[in-house]
Amino acid sequence: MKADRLLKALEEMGIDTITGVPDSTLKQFCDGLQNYQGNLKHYVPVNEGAAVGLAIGSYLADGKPACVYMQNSGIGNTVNPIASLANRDVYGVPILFIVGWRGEPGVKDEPQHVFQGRITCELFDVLTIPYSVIDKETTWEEMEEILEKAAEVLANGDQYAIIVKKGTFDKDVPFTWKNGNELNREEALAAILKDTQKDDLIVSTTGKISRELYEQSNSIYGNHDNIFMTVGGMGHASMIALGLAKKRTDRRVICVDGDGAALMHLGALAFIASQAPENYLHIIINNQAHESVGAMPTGCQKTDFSQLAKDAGYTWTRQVKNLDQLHDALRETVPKRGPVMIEVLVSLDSRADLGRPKESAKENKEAFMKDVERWSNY
Ligand SMILES: Cc1ncc(C[n+]2csc(CCOP(=O)(O)OP(=O)(O)O)c2C)c(N)n1
Repeated sequence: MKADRLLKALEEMGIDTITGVPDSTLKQFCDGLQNYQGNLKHYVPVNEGAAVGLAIGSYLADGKPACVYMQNSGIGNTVNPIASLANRDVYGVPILFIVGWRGEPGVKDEPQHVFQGRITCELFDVLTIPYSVIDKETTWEEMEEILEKAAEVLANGDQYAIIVKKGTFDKDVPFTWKNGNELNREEALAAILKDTQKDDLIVSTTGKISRELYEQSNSIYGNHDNIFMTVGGMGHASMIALGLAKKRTDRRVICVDGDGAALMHLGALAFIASQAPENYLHIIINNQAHESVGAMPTGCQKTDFSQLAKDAGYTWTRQVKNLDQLHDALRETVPKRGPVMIEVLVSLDSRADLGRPKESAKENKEAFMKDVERWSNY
């Protein structure tokens, strides 16, 4: 199916606003959306729940339903505004959801997607949101029937979901946005590993940042035991690092975050600052995009994380854009009392042959906890 055709059909249904967080299963759909020449207004807010909020406001403005797209991992972020606002027992706000289905039962996928994939349809059942599942075999005639059904549901002030299996959308012209930065993310991550200590604890964010750290740490140190990879739960790495830092005050805890992830639960910055963990180094790898899932811009191009963190109460912050500046900043942070932040501006390249963790998530958790324990007896 061509994304363009579906987007045109959404406009014909009276939808004029589309909002969401990009997803790998919806990569071709997202490319099509970026290239789309129609009249849809498109927004990429910080998380999927925020997209539902925007959709509700958009409906209040003129009674037109909006479309919210997301990966199924994002359903959790939407449950609150759906159940306590959009639902027919509250305000009854029509929304069309387009949901990428990672972890579909029977299809091999990464550990963070398996359970979420298994409960995806059930979650819509629980929310009493009717849905259709589409895949690459779905014909346009079948799609038209689904959209007719969806239009009836929306006309009643209810929500409808279209759950999209892998490979449904045809390849589109890849959206190639450049951010003007020159530093390569993986080189920056390798430099961070070399400039920090093996007794530092690292909590890394969802997506390729963790995958690159994993590969770089294996190649530099022969293991990745001091890295906890936040493979799911995008946006929560900084709070995981805080929980760790509060108990293990004898170790420096480094959160290696992405800009998209940090934006997703940005309130964490204020909380971390107010908790004042002296052993906390927050590194934000900022490429102004969701690079791991197709490099769609975050929609927050103006955000200056080092300034934000300073205003929130971090004791010291710096923005860097090359390896020398990164090296100097890492050296300067060592004697400082945290929480401190380094924002690293990076470009949008990544290796096509980047691997994934070979161990299970549980094995990685156990190795990490052993590393925490080993050093405490040291
Ligand atoms: C709640 C949730 N929504 C969406 C996704 C899909 N997803 C995985 S990585 C990623 C992009 C992360 O962007 P950023 O933190 O800026 O790091 P980058 O990939 O740019 O290095 C997204 C959207 C997800 N895993 N979880």
